[in-house]
Parts: sequence; C-alpha cells; structure tokens
Amino acid sequence: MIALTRAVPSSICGCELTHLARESIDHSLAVEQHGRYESALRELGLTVTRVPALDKLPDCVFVEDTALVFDEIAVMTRPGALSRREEVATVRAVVEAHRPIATIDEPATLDGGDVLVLEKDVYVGLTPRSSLSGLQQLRAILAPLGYTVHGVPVRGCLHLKSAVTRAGTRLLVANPLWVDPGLFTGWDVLPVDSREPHAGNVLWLGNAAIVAESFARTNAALARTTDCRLVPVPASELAKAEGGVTCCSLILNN
Ligand code: CIR
Repeated sequence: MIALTRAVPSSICGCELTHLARESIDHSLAVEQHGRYESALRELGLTVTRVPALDKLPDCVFVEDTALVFDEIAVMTRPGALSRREEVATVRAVVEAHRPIATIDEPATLDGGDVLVLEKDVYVGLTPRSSLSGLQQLRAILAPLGYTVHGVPVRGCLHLKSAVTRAGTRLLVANPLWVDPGLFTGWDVLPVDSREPHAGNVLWLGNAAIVAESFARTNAALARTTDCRLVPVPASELAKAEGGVTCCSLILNN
C-alpha cells in the first residue's frame, strides 16, 4: 500500500475553521507530529510518498479531501472551501501515475472527508462542503463499477468522517450526536466516549488502525472491541485545524 501525504505548510495557522475557535498552532510541533504519523504508516508496511506543501494553501496537509482512491479509479474532488480548490492539481499529478482519473466538476463540490467507503457501499456526508450534485456525480462515476452511493445527513461537525469511520473488519466507531449510526446497515458501531466527541476519526488499514492518542477512553473501548491492532499517534496540533488522522493521507492499494 502507498500512503500519499503532504507536508505541513508554514501557513497552517491560516487554515479554514468551521466548528472550532482559532487557537495558535505550533508549526514545529505539527511537523513533528505529522512525521510521527508518517513513521507509523511506514512501520505498518506502507510506502509513504510525501508531496511538498505550498504555503499559499494553508490546508494542503489534509490531502484526504482532494481525491477518492478506489482500486479501479481515482476521483479528483472539487473541495467545498474556495481556498482549497487549488490543492487538487498537485495531488492529481501524483495520483494519475497510479489510477485512471475521474473528476467532480463545477458547480458540484465534494470533500474526501465526507466520503466513507465500506466495501461496495459509499456513504457521502451532505455537509456545507459536499453538495447533492457532488454526490450525484460520484454516483454516476461509481455505479458502473458496482458501488452503491448513499447520502448521509451530518450535523455538528465538519465532515462525515469527523463523525464516523471504519475501525475493524465489521466495526465502525461513531459519534451518535453527529451521525445516525443506524444508517450503516450490517455494521457494528462503537459509540465514542461522550467526553471525546472527535474520537470517531480512525485510520483503518486492515490489520491495524491509527488513532489519535488523546482519545484514551474511546481508544480503550476500541481496543476491547476491534479485531485489529491500534497504533496511537500524537495529533493535537492538526486537531486545532479541524483535522483528524484520516485527513492526512490518501491510501492506495497496489
Ligand atoms: C478544513 O476546514 O478544510 C481544514 N481546516 C480541515 C480539513 C480536515 N479534513 C478532513 O477532515 N478530511
């Protein structure tokens, strides 16, 4: 597997914020924590390909939002935030070496953070970042490949995957205040500890999952429930930019 990452720009303090108040971000600590995340990916056997940052793009470290990578195809998104649209071109140049490319086109918008792929079911969060026409374009691209695309209402958080992610072979972890766990038919759902509302963002990689180390209560419950190994990483600085552990990579099976 390849993990595509992007370096932390020195402009990160100018990131988009929707649900959080702006706090100062320690750039060197963010870079160190991002390096620990990349090391965790390497220790799990992935090849990390890091794209350089561009300082005019404060959110470019959150590479997940720019593309959806399936085994058959990659879909380049059209991010909902105007300030993030230019991120896509650089990522495309890397992804197109690995997959045929499809695109989400204007006026539709779609952020990768709103797309949760569970086998052949693709759940799309309907948020201010991702429009109904974005969902419809994605459905038209994926239906011929055998995927079913579902729309999911999300409230109180930035993206669908701020609220729910995969955390095991048949397991999801979710904040039930932000998304209805009953929508994910056939999946077991572990609720986050209510004191850790952001703990529903986990990067599942098959036999292991990367989790943010600060969510000790939810991670302990997850360790008792999941069939994979948990790998905690420090993620406090990019959390202030409203990013979690899925946001900082694109995973490509090869
Ligand atoms: C934004 O608001 O776009 C960034 N500050 C955070 C994006 C986090 N990405 C993600 O959840 N996939």
